[in-house]
Amino acid sequence: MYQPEIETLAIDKMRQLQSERLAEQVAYLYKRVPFYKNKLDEAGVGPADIRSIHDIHKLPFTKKGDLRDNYPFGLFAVPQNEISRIHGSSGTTGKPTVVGYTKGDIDIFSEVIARSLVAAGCRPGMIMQNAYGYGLFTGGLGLHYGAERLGMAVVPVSGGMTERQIMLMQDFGSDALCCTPSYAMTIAEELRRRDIDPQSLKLKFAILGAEPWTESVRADVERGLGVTATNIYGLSEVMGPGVSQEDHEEKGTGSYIWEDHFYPEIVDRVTGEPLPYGENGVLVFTTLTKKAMPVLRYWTNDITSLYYDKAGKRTHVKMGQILGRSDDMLIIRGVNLFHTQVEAVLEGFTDLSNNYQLLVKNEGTMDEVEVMVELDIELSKLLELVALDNEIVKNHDRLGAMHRSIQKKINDNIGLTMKVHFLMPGAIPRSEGGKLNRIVDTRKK
Ligand code: ADP
Ligand code: K
Repeated sequence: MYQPEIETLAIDKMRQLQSERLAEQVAYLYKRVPFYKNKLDEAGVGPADIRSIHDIHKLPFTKKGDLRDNYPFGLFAVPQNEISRIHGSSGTTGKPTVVGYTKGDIDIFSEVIARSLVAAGCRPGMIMQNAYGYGLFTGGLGLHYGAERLGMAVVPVSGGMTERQIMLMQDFGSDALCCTPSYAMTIAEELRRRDIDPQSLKLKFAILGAEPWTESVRADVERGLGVTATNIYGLSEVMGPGVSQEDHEEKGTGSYIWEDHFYPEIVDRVTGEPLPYGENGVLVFTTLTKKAMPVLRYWTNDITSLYYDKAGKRTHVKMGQILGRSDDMLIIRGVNLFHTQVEAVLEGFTDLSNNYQLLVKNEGTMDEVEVMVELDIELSKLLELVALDNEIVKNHDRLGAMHRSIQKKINDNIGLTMKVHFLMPGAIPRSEGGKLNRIVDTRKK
């Protein structure tokens, strides 16, 4: 562990620490940020009402719209000359969501990333190939500073240029890679295409985040890159990546939230009422130690659950996988749909890749969902496919049978009929950061 004392702090001591920090954070914001003063006044809550972490439910939520309304620096709690870095979320259209950091905030950011990297298996002296995008996005610089803090040698290659990534991995002997799960898949596919044995690489660990992924992606990345892959989660409004991290020896049991800095809650997505441990709802965070731009009860929109893992090495609370975003939840002919439900069906078919996209359309009065999914690269080689369309699929024994079986499974498991289209590997466009948009909604609102 990077900070064993705090990472194994007894829960009652943790609550005490959180209580002190919350009271301080609320008083600090009330005094310094008019937005929070007004919001608390409206809610009839003053700093004096917040004595313990259990008083947190009295505080109003903060939402993304509040950040937008105060664009760019309206929520900063320190004068501009105390700001040492400014980041923004990637938001592909319109103005980014802006966040600021003091030197002290960057220190804490680096500290939680260093903790995360140790949990992921990294050690001082190792080489970190950082394939997260450098720029306004928090991933690149966040991981960079954290890996340096831990004492790793950072290769700041940023995302893209897959051939070069592979060359650097081979020549430098990178021990660890961090990037999005979909970019890790892209690198793995390229290795396979070029018949490079992953075992010939020194690479041992992959730290993957910034978008939802699944156990089947983990299996593919681990096999394709010859690594142990763990999850890193975070969001710029709260800090950036490193808000939570999975331990490499506790894979699949959730990610530790560094709750001495970020206090999590799960609330009902409609009523905002707190939900018990183990139940799925919207993840909400309150920062406990930030100075430049703290947030109170920030509504992440991410759907997951929290729980304490008695068998875990650390005492901090764990969060499950992100099941989807509450604003991503599609309502199709009255049925609530997360794309991860379709993903769960597709995962059962080994002839498919993990690259899929849902096209949501409005046909007349009916909402329709079409599933676009790329075939596994090996299969497309084996079948010597050069192109694909519905006719080819229908008239092909193996593809046709698989196609019918998927449509049926979707119907049985989800209760919706969807058209399924098979595509050639690589056919779905990826965004610049290597992300694959899971949902394209073209319905007229
Ligand atoms: P950007 O929007 O630029 O990607 P943000 O930091 O604002 O950057 O993105 C944060 C969001 O990314 C989270 O709220 C969550 O939806 C998603 N995210 C980040 N890490 C993970 C992860 N490990 N698993 C699932 N979703 C993640
Ligand atoms: K993200």
